[in-house]
Amino acid sequence: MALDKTKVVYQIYPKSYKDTTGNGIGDFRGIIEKIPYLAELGVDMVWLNPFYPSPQRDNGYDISDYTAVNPVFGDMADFEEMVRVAKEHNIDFMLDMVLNHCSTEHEWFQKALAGDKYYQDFFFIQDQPTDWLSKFGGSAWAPFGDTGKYYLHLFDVTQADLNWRNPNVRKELFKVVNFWRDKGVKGFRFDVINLIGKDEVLVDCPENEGKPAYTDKPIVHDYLHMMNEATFGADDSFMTVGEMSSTTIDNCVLYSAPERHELSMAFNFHHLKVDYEDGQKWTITPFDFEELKRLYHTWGKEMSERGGWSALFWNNHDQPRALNRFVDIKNFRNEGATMLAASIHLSRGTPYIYMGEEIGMIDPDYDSMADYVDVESINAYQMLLDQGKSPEQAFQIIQAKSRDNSRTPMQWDASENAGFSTGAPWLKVGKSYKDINVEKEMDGPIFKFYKELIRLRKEMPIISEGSYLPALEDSQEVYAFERHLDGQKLLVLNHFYGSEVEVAIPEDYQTGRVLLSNYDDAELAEKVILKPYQTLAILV
Ligand code: TEU
Repeated sequence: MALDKTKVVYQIYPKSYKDTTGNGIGDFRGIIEKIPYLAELGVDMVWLNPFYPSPQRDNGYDISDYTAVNPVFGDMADFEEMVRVAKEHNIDFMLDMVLNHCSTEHEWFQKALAGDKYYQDFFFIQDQPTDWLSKFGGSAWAPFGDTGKYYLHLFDVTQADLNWRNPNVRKELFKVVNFWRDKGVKGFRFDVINLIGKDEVLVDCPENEGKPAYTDKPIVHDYLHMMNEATFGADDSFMTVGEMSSTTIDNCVLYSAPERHELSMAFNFHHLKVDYEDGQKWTITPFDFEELKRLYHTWGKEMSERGGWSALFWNNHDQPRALNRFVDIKNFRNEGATMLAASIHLSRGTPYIYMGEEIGMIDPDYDSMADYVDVESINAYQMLLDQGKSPEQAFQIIQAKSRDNSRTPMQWDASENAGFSTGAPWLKVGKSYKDINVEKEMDGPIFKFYKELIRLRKEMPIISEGSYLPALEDSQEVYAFERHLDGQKLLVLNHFYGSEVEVAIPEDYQTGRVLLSNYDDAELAEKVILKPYQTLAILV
């Protein structure tokens, strides 16, 4: 598998990109309309969150039919047209494959419930539940109809885990993957794929809410290898990424090393937990720069030395906007957005841009709990109240942490509903849309900087292929790294604060040239003062 490392992926949350029917939900025709915009930005691949038939208990991650289109997004002909039009602009699609679980409304689960033994073996059904917790709160087991038994759901109660030990399950799921391959898609993002390998006998695991019982089990590697062989492995140009929950470097090297024939790359989330107090998401605390730097350095260096490949990202549909978390957006939104972009686009791995990131979108700043729709937020709010937090405290936490923060409609212009829809959007538009929207930002510094970063990756092998080495490891403000390739060297300095900081430039770089900065007047010397959120990339 020869992965093309010059490529950049753009993630679209289809419900929120562009609505052409006025029903308040984005659709395929809306995406088709925006393909020239994506081509202007220069991205190569679009990752689409799930658009399959689904009761939408978890916004489409609860799939009731894997090989069809939810009519709110259009029909199969629209899908095919979208793939075709995008290809004319050299853009391919990466589809979200949710193969760890399916909706309890899927016919497999419905047949199982009706007593069909063949389909009961598709799930984890047992007499007694274990002590594992669901990632959305509460027990991970729920009563299986009125049988007196229980079925496993690591996520919502309507998302039943599929039993990959059963070869019939694997056969069905591989058919799904091939169905979409035949439609001309060129990539897959596999949802929580490191959770598919459960033990043969499921027992209590008091440690870490049960995670060790089902996370990164050695058998996952076998399943991925089988899937690779049965589906996309035949096509060299395919790009696959696994979403890895609570994973390790050792496993990510194995998931992504080309000679293993598993996946092209892996997402991990450790760097997005540096603003969790004691590892708990539903808390508010400033981000821990030391920890962020340590994580980036360890992962960057190890993956580089050991031949692994990472997906690099700051935002996705499960995360509040990185700008709100890492940047003083009142004073330095442009500088912060461009610095964050450079810190991953110049690094080793495949960069992912989440819709709106390229124009510096921020969290919506909702006023009331009634504005939130995500099942996780609603459960968490109740949990926080139960823990004794006041409604104000609980709301503040949801405001900072809700997944809805990134799922708000794309801000296209300053007109009503931000130009996303003529009807009432399924999720309220963010308050900032009059100031932050595509129409305004396309001539602004953030969009231009992203274009430049994408172009540079295509032109410069040192960016796409170079090795990763930590730099300035003791700095308390600057996250810096080097890239090396065939005698060429690149140093990238990223200042994470709104102050000025002096940096001693390593000798060999003092006579180099500034490849890129988010400030105009960057000059090289023995010592350089980095401005607020400055990025400086030096090439020798
Ligand atoms: O997410 C997996 C996952 O564990 C999370 O990122 C999760 O949303 C977060 O930990 C909650 O705080 C994937 C999808 O990206 C997510 O949207 C789905 O809800 C989830 O799987 C279930 O399919």
